[in-house]
Amino acid sequence: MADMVQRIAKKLYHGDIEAVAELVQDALDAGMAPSEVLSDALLAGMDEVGRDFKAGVLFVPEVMFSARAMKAGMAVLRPLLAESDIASAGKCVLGTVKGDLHDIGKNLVTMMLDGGGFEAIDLGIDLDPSTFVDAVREHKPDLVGMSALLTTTMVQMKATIEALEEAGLRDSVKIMIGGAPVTAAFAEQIGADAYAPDAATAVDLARELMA
Ligand code: B1M
Repeated sequence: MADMVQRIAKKLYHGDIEAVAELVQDALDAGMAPSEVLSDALLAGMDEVGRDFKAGVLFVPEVMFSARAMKAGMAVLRPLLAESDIASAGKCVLGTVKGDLHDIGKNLVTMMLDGGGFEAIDLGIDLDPSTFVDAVREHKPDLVGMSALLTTTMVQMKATIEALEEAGLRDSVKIMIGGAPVTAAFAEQIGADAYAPDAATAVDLARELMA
């Protein structure tokens, strides 16, 4: 079994989508518990991807392939995990703020959160503060994530937090922000709970915020 776990983690690291789906099925057929496949093979593999991304060993395209491979493995596991009632790491709604069309970083964060065991709901781009408010009402997430790539749209993060406050929803969620022009100081200034400089750190921080 240890050999199988390592093979899945390795294929995941290398973004081999088909092999991951096949090996996950093989592991299940060989009697491994879905929860073990998830934690020991898939999540462990994604953690390594996250570490190497932070360290500059892996780059965006490679991480995207790994995230897709993770998704393929999860597609095999998900029905079984639902049956065994394994809790997700937390629910997160996230998107790019109003006026901003950049979505590559936000997509990466979504995929990494997904890969980290979160239920990550991608709301899209160019989102009015009211869209975040509606999404919090609808999905009742633990976390709200906002991405901005333009200095001119960063202010929409503050507007969104204010909209959540006005709707009486601010205290029901933790708020994480990120994007190239965003800083930890800005996060503090606008009352966000966390700032992540990259997708791997976003997963670490999301876990900390859930603790
Ligand atoms: Co735009 N653009 N762009 N662009 N673009 C930048 C951001 C810019 C820095 C380029 C430059 O001038 N050097 C500049 C902004 C300047 C500024 O505001 N200071 C700029 C500009 C000016 C513009 C336009 C205004 C250009 C024009 O039309 N005159 C225009 C604006 C459109 C709009 O949004 N309204 C525009 C348009 C575009 C394209 C559509 C052509 C395209 C976007 C395509 C797309 O996203 N689908 C584009 C691109 C690709 C870029 C650059 C080149 C690359 C951005 C990117 O995807 N990086 C960018 C220059 C640059 O950054 N080098 C630039 C890769 C991505 C993985 O990184 O998004 O930073 P990033 O995400 C990281 C972290 O920031 C973090 O994790 C991610 C992964 O590690 N992160 C989070 C991101 N979100 C997070 C959320 C979190 C946590 C972490 O929690 C929720």
